[in-house]
Formats: sequence, C-alpha cells, structure tokens
Amino acid sequence: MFNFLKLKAHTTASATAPVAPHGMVTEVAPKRIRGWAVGRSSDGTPLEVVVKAGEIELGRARATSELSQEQFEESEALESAKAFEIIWPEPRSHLTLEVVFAESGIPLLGSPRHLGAAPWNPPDSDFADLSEIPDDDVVPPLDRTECDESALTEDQLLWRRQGYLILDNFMPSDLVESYAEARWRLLPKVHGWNSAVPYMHVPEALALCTYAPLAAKLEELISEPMGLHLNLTSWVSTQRNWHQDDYLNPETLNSYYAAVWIALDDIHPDSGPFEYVPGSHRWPVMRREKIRSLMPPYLRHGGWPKYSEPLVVAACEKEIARRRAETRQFIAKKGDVLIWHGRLLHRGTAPRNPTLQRRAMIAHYSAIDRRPRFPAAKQADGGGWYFPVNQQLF
Ligand SMILES: O=C(O)CCC(=O)C(=O)O
Ligand SMILES: [Fe+2]
Repeated sequence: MFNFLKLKAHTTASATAPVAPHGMVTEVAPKRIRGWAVGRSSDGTPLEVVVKAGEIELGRARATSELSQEQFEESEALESAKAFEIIWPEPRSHLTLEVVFAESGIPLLGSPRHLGAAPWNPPDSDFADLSEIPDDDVVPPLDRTECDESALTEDQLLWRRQGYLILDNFMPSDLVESYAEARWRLLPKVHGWNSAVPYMHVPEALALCTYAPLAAKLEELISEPMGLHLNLTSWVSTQRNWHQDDYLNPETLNSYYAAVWIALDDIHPDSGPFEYVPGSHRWPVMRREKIRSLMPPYLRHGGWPKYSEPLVVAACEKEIARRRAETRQFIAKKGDVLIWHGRLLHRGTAPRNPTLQRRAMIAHYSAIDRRPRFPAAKQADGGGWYFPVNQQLF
C-alpha cells in the first residue's frame, strides 16, 4: 500500500539564482504528486521540479516565479507561489520518490526541506522573549488602552474584554448546506484544499465567507472593512498547536485581522475542537522577527512558519501555565460562528477519536487597506470583501 511510500525532497540555494529554489510537497498519491514551488535562475531559465523514482523520471513541472528574495522570505509569498501537479500513468508504491529542483535540466542538490519533523532543537524561550507590547496607536480602536467603553456595543465590549465572539446559529442554513454540498462534491475527502484561496474557485465558499451580516460584524469589531484571503477547508482538525495568528502576519498589520470558525455541522467534543485562551489577546504579541532570529538561517525561508512551531508552542504552554490561564473549547452547533482576534492564543486540538469528522469552514480576513501586497479587495455580491488572489485550486 501507498503508506509505505517514502519521500525525499531536495532543494538548494544556488549561488546564481536570485530566488533560491524552494518548494513543498503537499500531497502524494500513488499516481500523483502535488505541491508548490518558487524559484528563478539568473538567466531567467525556469526552474523545474522533477519527480524521480530511483533513476526513472516520473514527471516534471515548471517552478516559475517572479518573486524577489525579500518576498520569498515573507510567508505571504507562499500564497502566490506556483503550484505544481505531476501525474504519472502507473501507480507507484513501495518506493522512494525523490523531488528534485533542476536548472536547465541539471539537478540542484541540497538539503532536504519541508518534509518530516523540524530538524532543529529550539532554544528554551519564554513568551516574553518572543513577544512585545504594541503601541496603542498601531492597534485597532477596541484594543487601545484609552477607550470609551460606555460607547461600545455589547459585542464590541465582549471583543475588547475576551478577544473572541461566539455567534450562535448565525449562518443561514442554505449558505452552510450549499457550501458543504459543493465542498464534498468537488473534494470528497476529509482533508481540504491545499490552496489558500478556495473562495476564488468555489462560489459557495465565497458566498458563505462574505455573508453580509458577518462582514458587518467583522467591521464592527475591527473598525475597518475586512477582506477574506484564506480558507482552511479540512473536515478534521489542523492540529496546529498553540499560537497567535498575528505572528504569522506582517508586523504592520497589528491585529487589523480576524479569523472566523464556521461550524458546518454539530461538532463532536472528540473530533479535535478549536480551543482558545479567553483574554490572551491582551498578552504581548509574538513577533515573527523575534522568532525567526532564534531559528537557524537555513530555516528562515518562506516555510518558516512550520519550523517555528516547536518554539512557539513551548513558549505558549509555559505562558498559559505561568498565568494559570483558562482554556475553552468551541463545541459548536451547525451554523454557529466563532470570531477570534489576531492575538488570541488558540489551537486545533488533537482529536480523541480520529475517525470523527469536524466539519468547518475557517476563514481569515485582514483590513482591506492594510495588505499592500495583495491585489485590491473586491466586494462580493453578498456584501463582504475578498482579496482576488490568483492561485489555482489544488
Ligand atoms: O484547526 C483549528 O481549528 C485551528 C486553525 C487555526 O489555527 C487557524 O485557522 O488559524
Ligand atoms: Fe491559527
């Protein structure tokens, strides 16, 4: 069976390439491999991704990109990286597949990246080492020290105090059901699309995430119109352990950001629910550069968020214990919504029963005027905004 399939990936930083070839394999099936890749050689020759089984070449694809080195180091760059899919005719199993980046047909050999566990031992760090308190004038009004609480709506006050908002039975069942039906019709498996922007391809996803009352609620909390730019569509927990989303964002964004967890079905407590620390949005904010500076340079490429996990999780666990902070789980009913703050500590828990599905749509939003690297936001028919990011569905 294909479980035995082993995978090796080789990429390298070529001395001549202005953008180091770099990629990630996101899916391996007996007859197909998918992932994304960026890279460009000095003479403009497109880099290729070659999949080999021993000496046999199974297929190749181009990894072209116009990204600069600076953009490449930004996690955002991943969102515009070129996806590849290589298909071969015969199912392959019991073998080692090798993914090689090549320049003008010559393989570039280097250290394996992006597959397997993080190859480093993070230093023992405290939350304080990785975070800072942002100035009042860079954060949204509801996060500022000075705030006239008597002028706030009930939901604004809850947001200010606890950093999340639960809206029971908020989504209309026709929007929920149309999306759930489309999701399963187009992708009949629990793992979701790897692409960051299914909403660009699945109208039902866009309609759900740009539902006008949801857009209005996001704007009520952040005080600026919010644009959709990321969907997580798995019907199982991401199992992404404790973090604040803000550390993955450009530092200039400063919580002009929110994410939304929409239950497409009743959520079973054993299915790996979303878990969070009420009030942790008032803790200092973890900063990407503080974290990256503690990582070895060879891991500070576009894939750094994955490798930063052990460091981030250990610091968060220590901080939760030190503050004796309470944690809560979102055991939602179909149509319930949880909106969380960019600084709220949260995680997708490990399921106690991995055979259970956890049907959700997760959507992330940024203030439409604060993502200069994204294409200008557009307003959907439903009312809400989205960033029309051009990336294929995979
Ligand atoms: O799996 C989950 O519920 C957590 C997802 C998450 O951390 C996120 O979407 O930012
Ligand atoms: Fe998150």
